Amino acid sequence: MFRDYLTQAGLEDIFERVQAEERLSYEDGVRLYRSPDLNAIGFLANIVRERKNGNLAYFVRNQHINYTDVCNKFCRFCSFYVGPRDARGYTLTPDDIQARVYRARDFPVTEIHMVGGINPALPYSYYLDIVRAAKSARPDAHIKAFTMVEIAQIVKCARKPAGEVFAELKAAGLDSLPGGGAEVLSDRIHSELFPLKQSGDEWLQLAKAAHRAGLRSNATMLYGHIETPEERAEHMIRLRSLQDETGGFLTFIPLSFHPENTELDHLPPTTGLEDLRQLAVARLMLDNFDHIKSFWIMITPAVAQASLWYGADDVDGTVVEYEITRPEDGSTQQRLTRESLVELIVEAGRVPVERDNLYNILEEHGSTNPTPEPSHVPTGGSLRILVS
Ligand code: V47
Repeated sequence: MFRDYLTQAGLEDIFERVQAEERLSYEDGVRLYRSPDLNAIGFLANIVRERKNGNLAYFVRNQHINYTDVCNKFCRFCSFYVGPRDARGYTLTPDDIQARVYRARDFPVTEIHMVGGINPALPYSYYLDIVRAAKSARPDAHIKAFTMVEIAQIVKCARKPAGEVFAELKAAGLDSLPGGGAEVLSDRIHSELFPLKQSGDEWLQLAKAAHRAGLRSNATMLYGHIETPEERAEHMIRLRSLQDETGGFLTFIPLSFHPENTELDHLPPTTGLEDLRQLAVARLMLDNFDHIKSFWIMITPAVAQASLWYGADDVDGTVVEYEITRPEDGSTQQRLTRESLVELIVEAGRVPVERDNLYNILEEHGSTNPTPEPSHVPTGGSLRILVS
């Protein structure tokens, strides 16, 4: 029956490759992006999702801190930055960071996610100090900080090789890196939307250097603006190739573009269907990524809930204060309690699992459905380094 359905959708050959655990090609990726049948794509993605993660749906308790909104990159898609000469910008001191972490001490946070703009006035020591400040305020928390764009700036200020900088950041308390800054790994989009920032090649090189230094990182893609299906498929292939080399990526997070208050505010926001399709295609293309995260704060809790059947196995977390896409009227929901996240996952028929940053299981919240056994439940412990 399913085969007939997939044949009608023109996806029977991809179904066969998915069942045989064969790698999909760039052309397959483009076809999946162009196919009108979202449910067929979701069905295929769910095969891979359950093979890798069974019925589990992960979440984490995390605190987001944006240490500065000052930025000299002027990306056209960004509503968060304030130019370096604009007096409205803020930069948190290490003491401010410590105070913010203390302020959330009644939340059982296990991860602190810290990113910011590129403020050219900040010295190398600042970055080490804010990592130390966060770590000392909450020694048990995993510190995930600095996109590859910030890392490029930190390396520039440090005037040292990237490997040395990674070692010093680790000694200060840095545990891993978030996935931002890649946007779309395409020279065309780089020159149209963020020409002052590092190119896709540079982003990939730094990610490789981080993995070589023993730091794991995430990967993202900003979608829903001017990119084509071909450019999205190319992004997937480039991430997959680097993952083959290093095994250093933990999870992939598609980020839906929010046009409000940006230079691109004439573009419509993404739809729920588009969000689900992007998650599903990522699950199918990124066969060497253990996890696909749907970031509920950007796609809404409702779409994140549905996404657990469209390839996603992770809904991020009980986020405290997310500022990058918060509209001025405060209309985007900023917090979900652990209880509401658990309810949302249970209602979707999945098993909620609280995880740490490396996907070690902290607590499983009981099963309501028979759990398909994953053929591989990653512990998150091992980092393969195949580059010399
Ligand atoms: O790189 C900027 C994006 C990213 C907009 O690693 C926008 O766990 C939508 O990377 N609309 C930073 N997105 C955030 C990020 C992230 C988020 C959640 C989890 C993780 C993780 C990483 O935010 C930037 C850029 O791609 N962004 N402006 C916008 N208007």
